[in-house]
Formats: sequence, structure tokens, C-alpha cells
Amino acid sequence: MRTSVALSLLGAAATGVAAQSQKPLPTAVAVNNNPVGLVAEAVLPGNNIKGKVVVKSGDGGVGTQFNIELSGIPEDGPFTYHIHVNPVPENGNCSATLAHLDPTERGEDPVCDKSKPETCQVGDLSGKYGAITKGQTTFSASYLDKYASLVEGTGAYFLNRSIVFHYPNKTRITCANFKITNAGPAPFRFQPTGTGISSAAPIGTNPAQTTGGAPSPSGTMPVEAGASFSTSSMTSVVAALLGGAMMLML
Ligand SMILES: [Cu+2]
Repeated sequence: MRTSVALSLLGAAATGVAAQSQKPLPTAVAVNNNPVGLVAEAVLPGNNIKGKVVVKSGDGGVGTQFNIELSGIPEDGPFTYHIHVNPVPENGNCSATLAHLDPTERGEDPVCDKSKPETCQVGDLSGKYGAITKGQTTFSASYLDKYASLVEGTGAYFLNRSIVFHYPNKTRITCANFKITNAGPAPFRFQPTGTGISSAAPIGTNPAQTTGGAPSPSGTMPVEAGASFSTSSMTSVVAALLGGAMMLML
């Protein structure tokens, strides 16, 4: 009797645990509006592991492409790595970067299931894509992550944060901040192409242009210059017309 009560209590407890672990994990939001052309990199200080993590907007702004190239990795791996919430301070102290980037607040437990990356901490890169295995002295990885964001002001934005590598006992071996190396095209920057100048100018045909009177510097011609350019050519057209009229009158 006492045994059966104890067993049923155990059963209830087990059911409770099972119910708790089955609670669905929050899912991260897939990012599809990353700024196209944006590139950033985190270069490791190189005291131990050397190399860098280059990130860029995925095709069409969908996801973030990570390209990682490392060397000089010590033998005592495996090493995990993550995006941490805070940047590395001037003194290089990796502990100051605090915890993993985790905008869904799913926490460390249960551990990341790489078959369901949307349920992992956004910053848990080695959880989602694999750690640096023991004995590996170089490491390269290339993957598209859908959840890390390059859109400033969003919870999963990480270019103001850091990447941190860990020893197997979780202490921090090295860390670095992300820096933007190419901001991509500015939203309203004039894009000179073969047809860009004539479409920007108010007049369809521009005589000065066809004579090559004022070569435009490649790639940097602002709209204002285009406008004044066509104004001066308008003046010359008017002067020519006036000249012609004068000739006729004489
Ligand atoms: Cu970490």
C-alpha cells in the first residue's frame, strides 16, 4: 500500500517534469530586411586564437552570412563561441561582455537543438552550427543565420556587441567587437550608371554632354552638380538661339 502511494507520487512527479520540459521554447524571428551590402568584421586580438569573423547581409537582405577563418587554436578544445550582449571594453576583458545574445530569453536550458535553430539563443553560434572540435588548430566555417540581425535598433542586432570564444570549462579564451567595414549603399546616394546622368538631368538631351565638355568623375557625381551642369548648358543653348536670331535680324 505504502509502496503504491510512493510509486504514484513518483509517477506524478515524473509527469510534472515531463510537462515542464515539453513547454515549447520561444522562437526567434527570421530577419529578411538586413541592409544589403553591409559588411562587418570582428578581428581577434591574436594572443592565442588568430583570425576573424566576417558578417554580411544575406542575398536580398535575408539572414546574415557568417564567414569564420581561425588559426593558432590550442589543442585543449573543443571550443564554443557565441555573440555576447556587451562589447569588449578597451582593456580587452572578455568577462565584461556578459551573457549570450538571447532576445527571446529562452535561456541556456535545454541546450540548443541544432535541428531547430529558431529555438536556440540567437547568439549561440556554436550551438547552432557546431563547435571547434578538439585537436583542430585551424577552423573555417561559412553559414547563413536567419536570426542574427544587422538592423540597428532590433533586439537581435549584434554589430554593437561582441563574439566570444570559450574553453571547454566555459572560461573565455578570446573575444572581439564587430566593426562595420562597408556600410553598403546609402539610401539616397546618386548611382551613376550609363543612363544615370540623363535621367537625373531635367532636360533629356544635353549638348555639352555629347561633346564631352565636362567629364564626370566616376562614381561620385552628386545630383547638385548634374543640375548646375544642365543649367549652364541651358544658358549656352539660349545664347546660341539668341545668336541665331541676331544673325537672322541682320
Ligand atoms: Cu559565450
